[in-house]
Amino acid sequence: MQSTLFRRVSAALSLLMFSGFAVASDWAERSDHNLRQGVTQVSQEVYDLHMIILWIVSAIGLAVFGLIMYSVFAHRRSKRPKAADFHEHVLLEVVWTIIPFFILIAMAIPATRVLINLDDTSASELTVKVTGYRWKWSYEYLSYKDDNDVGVFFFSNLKTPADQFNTPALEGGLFPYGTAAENYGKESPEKDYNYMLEADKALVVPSGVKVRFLVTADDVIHSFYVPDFGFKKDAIPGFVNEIWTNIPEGQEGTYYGQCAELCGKNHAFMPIEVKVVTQDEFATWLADEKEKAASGPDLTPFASLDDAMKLGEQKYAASCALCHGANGEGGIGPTFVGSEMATQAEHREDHIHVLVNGRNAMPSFKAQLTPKDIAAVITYERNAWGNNTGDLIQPADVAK
Ligand SMILES: [Cu+2]
Repeated sequence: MQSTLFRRVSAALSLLMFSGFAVASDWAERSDHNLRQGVTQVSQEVYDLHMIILWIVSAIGLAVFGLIMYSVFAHRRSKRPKAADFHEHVLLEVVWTIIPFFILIAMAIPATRVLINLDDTSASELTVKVTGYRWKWSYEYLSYKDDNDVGVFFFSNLKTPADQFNTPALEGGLFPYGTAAENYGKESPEKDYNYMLEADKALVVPSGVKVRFLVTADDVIHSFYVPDFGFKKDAIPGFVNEIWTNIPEGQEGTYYGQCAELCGKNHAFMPIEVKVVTQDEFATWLADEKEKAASGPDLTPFASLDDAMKLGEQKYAASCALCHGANGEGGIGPTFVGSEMATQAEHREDHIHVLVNGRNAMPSFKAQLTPKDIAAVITYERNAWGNNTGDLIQPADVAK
């Protein structure tokens, strides 16, 4: 009676184990469930390493649990009332020390090889300094081939305006544009599938060139993570970490990543967008950017209040809305709706001063926005949401 029960239970457990194994193997084959293979040689190495280790631990799991099942069944009390005694069995202890030792060595060798390769930034031809901020990235191109003074620098913010993900989310539930599973493989009619990953200005890198990233942060710890390139590197204030990639020619396109270190309230809103272009296209892009950087800020005055408002609305959505609310209602930062700062003439200069130089938790936007952008944002804040002061701030007002 008892033995039938044992047989049934162990048969059921074995079946469960083998079916689990079959499911695991099915998952491993499906790229949408497994670690992604990415596009670079390193990301492929990381994937291969992951697969080797996965199969090793699966085999160990199968062997150990198989042995337990077998013992439970074969040495049950009805068969063997007296337990075997192999306490302090020297040979057995040597065997179960030596076997795991060799398994660990077998796993450490390929793992070390991949780790060393990940860290080898030598012979890179393009160097980009990546800085994380709450909650955006900046990219500074330091050197490219023989050019050691590229001097191209810009900030990269989330492109999707705050009102397009905040308001509908509150009204239409947690996933106003559908869950990731629902949108898989199709573009949402409302938004591109990648709408929370798109940046207003992408990091541009050439294909077929070894690119070195110097990764750091300005405030708290962030992490620079692009899954398709097989890297994730912590961005730590006061430290410069290095990581590299080399996207093969023929793999040009747009790749996305995100900050991968919980860095505060808007951690989810600091996307990384990388545009991989051919070397010719990159040279043209870089020359354009260098020219823009050399020509200095554009101080041509706005022709009308409407012009300034239009630009101001865009810049506000990209740079201010996360903290001050999509409609100026406030949040982390104070509200602008009817506030003294944004409506009274005597605070006009101070309003500009705070945006340019920062105050308390408010960061300085001197490096992120041009005088024209700042003038537009201030004009917008002083006229939108019923503030209607009629103030038109000109780029020259900000530049001085
Ligand atoms: Cu972050």
